[in-house]
Amino acid sequence: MKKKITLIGAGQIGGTLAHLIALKDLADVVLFDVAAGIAKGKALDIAQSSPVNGFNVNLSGTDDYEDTKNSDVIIITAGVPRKPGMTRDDLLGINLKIIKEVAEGIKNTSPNAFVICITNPLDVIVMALQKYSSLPKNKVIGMAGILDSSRFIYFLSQELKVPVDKIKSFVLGGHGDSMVAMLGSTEVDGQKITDLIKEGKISKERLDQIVDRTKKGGAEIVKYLEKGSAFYAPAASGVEMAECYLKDLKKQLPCAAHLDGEYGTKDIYAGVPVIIGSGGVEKIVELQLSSDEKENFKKSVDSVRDLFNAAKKIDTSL
Ligand code: TXD
Repeated sequence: MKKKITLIGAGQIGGTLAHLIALKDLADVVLFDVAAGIAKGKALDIAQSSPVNGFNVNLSGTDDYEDTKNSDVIIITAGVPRKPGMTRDDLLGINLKIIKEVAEGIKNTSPNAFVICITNPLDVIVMALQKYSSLPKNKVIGMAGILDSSRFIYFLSQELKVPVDKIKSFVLGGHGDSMVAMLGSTEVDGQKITDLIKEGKISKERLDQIVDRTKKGGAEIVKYLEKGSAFYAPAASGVEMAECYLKDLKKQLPCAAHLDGEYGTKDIYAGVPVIIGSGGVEKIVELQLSSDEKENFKKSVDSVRDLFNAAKKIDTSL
């Protein structure tokens, strides 16, 4: 029996999610959007490519939550993306309203789903989603760290002319300018990045520029596209999380998870390494952070908390 993935939001990321899931033959796909035609059109278009790519999943589009019931995984991109010059935080007001509506739509129709939120401002929106839906905290997670880490690894691979699969690193904390690249755990071909600095293979200044480019990775693409924001890499990142859950892969992935004391932080969502398996977020991995990393992580979490306080001013029910 094929698993069922519902995509709430059939826009740039939602459509790409649907295509990637189909190409991987991962699950049947229900594309949901208030613009039902977009959902139906993209579902039909991707389905019509199945003879070419040889996948065998059902795809459908709808604007009726009844059609999404009993989903195994729900990936949420419903919301508006940034325009040039906007910060992710500028999306708070409108996307908070949308996520409340989505939470109402899914909480009774798919109470056992693993829910992956992508909508920005990510950390606050996923926290609001969990509160509005009252779904279990270990089954509501945010996608950002995989994308940010992937951007960082890509930039490093370009700089050092090393294949991406030879680089290990991750970016934690909030999905914003305060995100933290974990340099202490960054390895290139098994060598610590700090040793490469000592050997003069890369300067600390250049590394800091790459970290900065990662933080602004989304804005760089928004500038190029002018209308809309990144969607290929975000969709690839979301599918990795869904696949890890459905196949019980128990990979360690950087994701926005609910913290309840881990990293000295309580009752907030932020990007940390988690183990994703069939139980959802099965474990939060507590790494040894350097004092710098600890300080920067705390600053990042504080900025998430500040934005959540702004959200509570918008909706006092949070
Ligand atoms: O790393 C990350 N988490 C970020 C997230 C990476 C890139 C983009 N990020 C955010 O994802 C972005 O800032 C947006 O908040 C979301 C979705 O971005 P996308 O580029 O897919 O936006 P689109 O193309 O505008 O698609 C959004 C769809 C669109 O088709 C709307 O009709 C639909 O959302 N929409 C809704 N669907 C269901 N229910 C409601 N209420 C609704 N409102 C809008």
